[in-house]
Amino acid sequence: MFNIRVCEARLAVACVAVLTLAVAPVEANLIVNGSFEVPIVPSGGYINYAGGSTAITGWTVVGVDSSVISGTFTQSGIVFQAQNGNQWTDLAGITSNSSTSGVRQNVATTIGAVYQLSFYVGSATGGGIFFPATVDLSIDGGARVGYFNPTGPSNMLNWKLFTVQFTATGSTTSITFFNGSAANNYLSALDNVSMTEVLCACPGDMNADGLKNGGDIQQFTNCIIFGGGCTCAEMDGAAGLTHADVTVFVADLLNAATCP
Ligand SMILES: [Ca+2]
Ligand SMILES: [Ca+2]
Ligand SMILES: [Ca+2]
Repeated sequence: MFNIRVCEARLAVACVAVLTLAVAPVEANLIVNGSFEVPIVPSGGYINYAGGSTAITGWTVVGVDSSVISGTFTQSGIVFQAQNGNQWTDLAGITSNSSTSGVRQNVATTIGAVYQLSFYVGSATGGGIFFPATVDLSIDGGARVGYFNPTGPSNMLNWKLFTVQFTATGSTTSITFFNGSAANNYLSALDNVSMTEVLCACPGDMNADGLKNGGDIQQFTNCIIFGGGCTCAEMDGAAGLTHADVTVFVADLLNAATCP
């Protein structure tokens, strides 16, 4: 009998662990054409787009110009390979190097929800015209923030990942990347832009202290009764707050379930 109870206890823990994994959401990328794979430019070449162009699917070119570059394009001994897929975009364009140049996309968002934006900045050094590069980001028309990749090899693009979190203040949020490099730098490389909503890291942990315990009961109860911003009250893997969510929440507390 003792052994059976031990097994049951272990099974319960295993069930909670599996349930937690099942609930953990995989969010889709909200950015359209974040890897700049459309339209397809000539292999080994590029296409330059003037300000106002919407030819880069999902994006509007701002400022003077921006280019979509093939990952097999070479110049000054540098192979400008893409970080993701076959293409990337050079916010510096091909002639202007204007700091007003870049690409913008408007994304549908939920007011008050938290989003994570990630992207890669590419750097190289060569020809007296390519230097370690900066991409500036402006969220919803806010101040530009520069993201600098200091590592610029002489034979290839080096790509550096950046991630930014923000809270949406409108039903649409504009995401604008600008050429943030110096005027003598023909490089402001951007690829693999992704934006996802940050959902609850630990269902049931209503006060986000990393623990599921009695301190979460009041907020959970409020969610069940009144609703509202209750992502962390979703316990059963099915959308909507129901009795099934209460059952799982109570079971988690009784089993002293832990956060991932
Ligand atoms: Ca790409
Ligand atoms: Ca808690
Ligand atoms: Ca539910």
